[in-house]
Amino acid sequence: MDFSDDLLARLEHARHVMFFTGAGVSAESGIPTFRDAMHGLWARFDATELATPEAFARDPALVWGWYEWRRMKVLQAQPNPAHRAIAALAADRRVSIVTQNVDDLHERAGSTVCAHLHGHLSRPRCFDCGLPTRHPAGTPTPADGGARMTPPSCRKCGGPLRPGVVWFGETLPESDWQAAMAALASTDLLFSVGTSSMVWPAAEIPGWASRRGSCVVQVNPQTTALDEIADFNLRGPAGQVLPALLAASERRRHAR
Ligand code: BJW
Ligand code: ZN
Repeated sequence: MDFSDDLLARLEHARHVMFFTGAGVSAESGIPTFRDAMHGLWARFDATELATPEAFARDPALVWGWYEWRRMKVLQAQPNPAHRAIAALAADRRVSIVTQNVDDLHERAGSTVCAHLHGHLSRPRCFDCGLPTRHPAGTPTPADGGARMTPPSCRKCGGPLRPGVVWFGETLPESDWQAAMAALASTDLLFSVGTSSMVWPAAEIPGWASRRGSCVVQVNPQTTALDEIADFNLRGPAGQVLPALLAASERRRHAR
């Protein structure tokens, strides 16, 4: 895989690199994306029945069971070469990871994540009083995405636990959003990796970086709305593109 010398020079000289990641960065770990036509979650499941507070209020067991199925898939998955390349790139430069993903695969690859804009699968809280809590011990065993499971009850008020993710119509966690904005202020090279750039307000981040003068690089096998803004479009799976970029960057450095 060839990379332009201009891109490699920008990577070498960047003072602060941001990786803005979406579901595609975890796809090669076996975690389904949302909007991919064949295997995306929204091709098989109805978002309005699963990913809104109204859906949970209507049918908590349907929603809890679906998220337990997804949590089990993440527990069984491993970080892939894309997660590992991002962690390696942070070894000798300043890197901030801002992710829309609710999995912990960046962390398990050795990265510190600056912001989880859409929350965490593994941090439930009470739907009624908001008390944060943990999942009961043991691995969930829903048979498939359609298995209903009654959510555990809050120890304080008895209300149902809900997944710690951000549903449609909900605001993003304030501290994560502020951390992302603070990191963005000094970012001079942003990689947008594996996101369709469709979900607001997170999707605005690469555009804001570009308007501030940051170089924007997109890593995605498909075209997205970001193509027009990105300075470089690296067309391919992140698990191939990012390790190749890391290797090319190291070769360039050692050639000097
Ligand atoms: C690869 C690859 C490989 C594949 N390598 N790449 C109309 C217009 C504008 C906005 C709105 C609107 N109507 C409603 C809204 C607001 C709404 C929104 O943006 N909706 C749009 C869909 C239209 N946003 C919200 O509601 C947000 N909150 C909000 O706006 O609050 C303010 C407010 C509050 C109250 C009233 C009014 C306003 C909250 C958004 C929360 C999003 N939540 C989800 C679910 C999280 C929980 C869960 O996991 O179930 O977050 S939706 C889902 O989309 C998930 C993701 O984080 C998010 C982004 O998806 P992502 O990561 O981009 O995945 P995909 O599948 O879309 O793309 C994958 C990409 O990877 C593809 O491009 C592939 O090609 C690529 N790929 N393999 C590299 N190997
Ligand atoms: Zn409670």
